[in-house]
Amino acid sequence: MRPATPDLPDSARGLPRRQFVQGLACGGVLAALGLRPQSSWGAQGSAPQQVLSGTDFHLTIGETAVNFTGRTRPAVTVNDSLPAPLLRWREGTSVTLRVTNALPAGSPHGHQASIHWHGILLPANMDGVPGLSFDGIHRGESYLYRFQVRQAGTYWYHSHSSFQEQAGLYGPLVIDPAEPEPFSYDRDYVVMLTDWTDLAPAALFARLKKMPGHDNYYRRTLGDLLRDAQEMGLEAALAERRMWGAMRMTPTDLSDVNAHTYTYLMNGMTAAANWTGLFRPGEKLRLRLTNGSAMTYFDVRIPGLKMTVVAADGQNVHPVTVEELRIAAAETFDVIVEPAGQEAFTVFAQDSARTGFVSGTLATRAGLKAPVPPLDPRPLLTMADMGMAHGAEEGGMDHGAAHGDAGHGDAGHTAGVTPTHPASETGNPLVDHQASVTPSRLDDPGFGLRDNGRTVLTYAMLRSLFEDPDGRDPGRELELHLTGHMEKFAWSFDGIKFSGSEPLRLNYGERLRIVLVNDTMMTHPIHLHGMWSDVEDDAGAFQLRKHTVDMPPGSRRTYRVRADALGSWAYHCHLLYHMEAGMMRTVKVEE
Ligand SMILES: [Cu+2]
Repeated sequence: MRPATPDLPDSARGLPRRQFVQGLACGGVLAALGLRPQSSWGAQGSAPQQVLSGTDFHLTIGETAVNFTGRTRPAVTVNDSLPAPLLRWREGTSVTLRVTNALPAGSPHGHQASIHWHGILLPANMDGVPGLSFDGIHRGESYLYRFQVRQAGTYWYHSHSSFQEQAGLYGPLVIDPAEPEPFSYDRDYVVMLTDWTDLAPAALFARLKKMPGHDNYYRRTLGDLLRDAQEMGLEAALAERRMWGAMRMTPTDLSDVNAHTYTYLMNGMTAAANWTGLFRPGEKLRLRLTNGSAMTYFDVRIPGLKMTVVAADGQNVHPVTVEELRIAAAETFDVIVEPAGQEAFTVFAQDSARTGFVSGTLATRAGLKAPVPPLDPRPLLTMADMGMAHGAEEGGMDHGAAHGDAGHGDAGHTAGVTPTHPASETGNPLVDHQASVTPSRLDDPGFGLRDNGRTVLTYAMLRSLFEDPDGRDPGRELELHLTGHMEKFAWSFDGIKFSGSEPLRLNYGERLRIVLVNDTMMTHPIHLHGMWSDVEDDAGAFQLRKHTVDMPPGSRRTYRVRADALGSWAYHCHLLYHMEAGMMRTVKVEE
């Protein structure tokens, strides 16, 4: 469905043709169904998303034809909607959700389904993880979820069965607070960012196992080498290449799957379909930024507007004003913006590898657009990004776990900890790398966002609006290393995949500290179900309550957990294919 007379955004010029075509396709469920809009999703006349509020909900998981790229594909939907309906709950109430699996026989998306309420505190049998919380919902059957709503803020929900989340089963969750909020606004909009693929997700996973570098076409060329050689001398340029080669990656390997495979969506709409949120000049808008992607980190900004972050993962923070933020898969940020002086502003979300984007518009009336910025230049990873202090010529790289000893010299400009690695990593064929320097990197905006001329959010800027809700010092520490092997697309904790792992056991009621060390060269958003992750600052004090803790390469971050929820809980990387490959554990809270 390529329009005959394309109305080209400036940013489409010079982009690869394939991406250009994607950007122009405007399908989605709306094309298939033509339903009417609902207010808090935006005021554009084409959004089919539903809003359901109250305490009793009937949700039906099914298959719906969608078209985002010119090809009609089967998506997994809730009540025929992609994203799934916006659910609006109220703190202090008890909600009942009857979820029915109406996937057709022979569906490529499986015969068992589930819904997990991401970031929500609830009894273990209501958490929706097949195999841990319950048996899953089989075709033709229903499951009754019922629990007390004990929190407020912006969350989301998604399938925890096979790859249904990638195929469309995700939706926003807004919980109105019992008490007035410490900030004000005139309207609020959910801005849910997701990654769509026409591939069957199982086929995409199979391709990742076979060709993990498929989407990283950007091998540096001979021309790049000659230019580098001119700048740094031939020997240094060649040494740098050998070093990257030894790490089985290139400095442009930023994400496993990117816009070569994905079409990015904002509230279920492509950039061409242009999701629009209306405002009147002078109004304050609350945007509930939610990353429901399977694999994508988005860098979000609204040229011409500052964003004041007031909540992270649903929990209020001391307001901090930025011009840009990176949102990891599964995170949410609530931001307040005050559009004025223009009739339209572009909400711009590019993937962190700079291969594509999705955009929408804040406007005084439907149909307006503001200029869409070009993608930022593709960042090159540095040795520090890899958790290494030195270049290869100094031997500061711990490539290959079999090399044993991890400590190398000083930490350079990074105030890092020299980690000791679990014995299970040594000589492990599933571990291709170990970090040798591991600062928290809490104050680092991340690759591609440093010194870009904009004020970019970091975790260090985020501070919960409340004191440590538990107050106790952790009674013990549990250290886990994020591990992987790029060429095998193997992902694990401590070099041990989920399938071969023992549960992590927590004692009911205890306060413990989880220490995560990222030994891989990729970023992983780590999510613990059922309990909060109370991130500590560099002094070890409580700083920020989250449900998903982002872990850049070569970082060491710590958080406190109160084991106040009995039962078995999932603990995993929220990049869907990393979880599927094995970066997951069961956490058991026992008396
Ligand atoms: Cu991961």
